[in-house]
Amino acid sequence: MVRCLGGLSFYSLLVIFLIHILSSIHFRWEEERSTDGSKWKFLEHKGPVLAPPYEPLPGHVRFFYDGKLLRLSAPAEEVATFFAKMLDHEYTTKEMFRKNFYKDWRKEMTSEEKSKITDINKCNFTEMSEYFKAQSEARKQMSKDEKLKIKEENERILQEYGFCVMDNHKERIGNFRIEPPGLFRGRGDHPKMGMLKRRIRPEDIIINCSKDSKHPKPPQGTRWKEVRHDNKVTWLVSWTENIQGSIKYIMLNPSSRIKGEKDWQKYETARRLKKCVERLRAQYREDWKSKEMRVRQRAVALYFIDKLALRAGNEKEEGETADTVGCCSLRVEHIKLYPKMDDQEYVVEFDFLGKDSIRYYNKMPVEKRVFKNLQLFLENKQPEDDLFDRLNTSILNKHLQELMDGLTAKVFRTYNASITLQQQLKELTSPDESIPAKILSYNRANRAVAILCNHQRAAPKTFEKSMQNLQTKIDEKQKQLSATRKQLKGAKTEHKASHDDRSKKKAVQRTEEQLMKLQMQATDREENKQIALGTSKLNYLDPRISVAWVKKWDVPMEKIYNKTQREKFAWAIDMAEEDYEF
Ligand SMILES: *[C@@H]1O[C@H](CO)[C@@H](O)[C@H](O)[C@H]1NC(C)=O
Ligand SMILES: *[C@@H]1O[C@H](CO)[C@@H](O)[C@H](O)[C@H]1NC(C)=O
Ligand SMILES: *[C@@H]1O[C@H](CO)[C@@H](O)[C@H](O)[C@H]1NC(C)=O
Ligand SMILES: *[C@@H]1O[C@H](CO)[C@@H](O)[C@H](O)[C@H]1NC(C)=O
Ligand SMILES: CC(=O)N[C@H]1CO[C@H](CO)[C@@H](O)[C@@H]1O
Repeated sequence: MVRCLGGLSFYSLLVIFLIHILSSIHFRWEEERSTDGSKWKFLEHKGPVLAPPYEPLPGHVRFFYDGKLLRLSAPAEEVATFFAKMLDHEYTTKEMFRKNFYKDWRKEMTSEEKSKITDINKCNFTEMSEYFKAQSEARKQMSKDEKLKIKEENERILQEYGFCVMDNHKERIGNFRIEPPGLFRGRGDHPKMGMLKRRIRPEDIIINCSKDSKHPKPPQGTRWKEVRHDNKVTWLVSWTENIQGSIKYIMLNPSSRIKGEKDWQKYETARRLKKCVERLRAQYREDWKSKEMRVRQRAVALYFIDKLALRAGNEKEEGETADTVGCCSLRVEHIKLYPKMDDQEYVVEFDFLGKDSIRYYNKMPVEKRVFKNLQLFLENKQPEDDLFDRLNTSILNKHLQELMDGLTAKVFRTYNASITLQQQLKELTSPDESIPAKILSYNRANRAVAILCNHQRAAPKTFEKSMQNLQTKIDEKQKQLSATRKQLKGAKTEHKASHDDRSKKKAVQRTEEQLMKLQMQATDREENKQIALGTSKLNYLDPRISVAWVKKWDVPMEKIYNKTQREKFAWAIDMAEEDYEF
């Protein structure tokens, strides 16, 4: 009865319904984008998970000052434990770290403590440190049941706080836990290292949700700094951290609709560049001849960004003090000109520190007019002078905006990386090769891109060891193969039953395949020694190219994207057909 509806079976209705849903998924971004800049109409969530309160140390854990036992007040003890937890790290020996820590620690002390503790070098944190080490050891030794209990508790918290409702979708929240207090570390020799990263309290926190939603409750007896309803932004929770004064946010998980949409737009912008890049190139070539110096400089910089995938300016990490540069901030000392080098003409040699202090070194022949212009820019300058003295990042970015809506130097990188991946995949994939060979081809294409983007790394510390392990496996497999081959031969000469013969043949084949797979892995790992594939995969390569390739050649998706990456690129896995062209 229920199954029959006007002649249509329940199942055909279901199919029609599913097709309807699937087709609406494909186009929902185009449909749902609002024109007034609002990102949502309804937003409901449970707020952040605050760091657990401080638990004072048990009485047997002692702190000594100048060899004498000293009981610290809870606030002073808490900050002391942050230091004690880091005692085995080299940076607690650094002068800057100790000085900053000591200064902030004193602010938490009672006046009595302040008068007693006057020299950090007389503080003995050993027992605290030992206590935390023992605790972490105990955690490792926990029984299965205890571990399971913790896992279940985490799952419960995830279910309660890890999701929000944005419009009609339940969405995963990125990181909904507020970082516990501790000592600031920073990169490299950060001048603020050792400073106290304060505990974030409800009174520091701004909640963003819609008016008509159930507002998150602050812990009993506390209140939020503010609850606002700003649908022009996508964050749910924000606060200001005390070290750099920067604003922190809790946002949606990368797999969420709104993040996926942002990602999608980024690659659509790069595809728009593909359509007009020839026009832009013609334009900057023309500008190399301009009467105006600023126009020439701009045009040469643009050529570098296009051809070398350089970054625009100094996009420094917060607090990064190293002398890193980008295209606009290149100095005379960063380039050398060679009218002739070996059998090439007009060679420019680049040598500078780029983002994250990664060295950029490259020798490349340029067009004659670029070379002549560079000679002109260098005239009467000192090594530490700017190469492009009539240019800065904001001027260049403004110019890029005028050339194409949404254009930045990064779009050139995204475009070049994506188009290169697509070309390399076409070139390197042979239709008849095995799946492991195809995966090797994919990784080679990905490596070509990483090299282009200068995503190098130091060889991992464990590299030699893991190569050795792999080699041992290969040797064993080789032995096994010889043995099975011998058996097969033996079987043939003895005219054994053909059934036995066949299964031996199969065994040889299987071993051969396993051996080949291991050898492919070894080649891959060796070639990948000093290259980081993750960055380009995550940030510069249109995932639809990879998804299309995977679908076309029936390669398992998890060989190309791990779990986190599959979540981030869920939109592309949904969308891209095997004939997708960037
Ligand atoms: C620090 O205290 C521990 C005992 O808690 C002791 O063994 C150690 O010798 C002390 N270190 C110094 C430098 O006084
Ligand atoms: C991409 O960059 C490389 C080198 O950086 C350059 O040779 C190539 O022309 C660029 N390709 C495209 C299509 O822009
Ligand atoms: C870039 O140069 C322009 C014009 O010379 C100037 O107005 C602007 O302040 C500069 N911007 C920066 C960030 O230096
Ligand atoms: C997936 O790969 C990325 C590198 O791109 C890595 O950071 C991440 O931890 C990996 N995730 C899993 C679940 O293996
Ligand atoms: C403290 C904080 O998060 N401030 C931000 C709130 O959102 C507005 C935009 O709606 C930003 O401009 C603020 O910086």
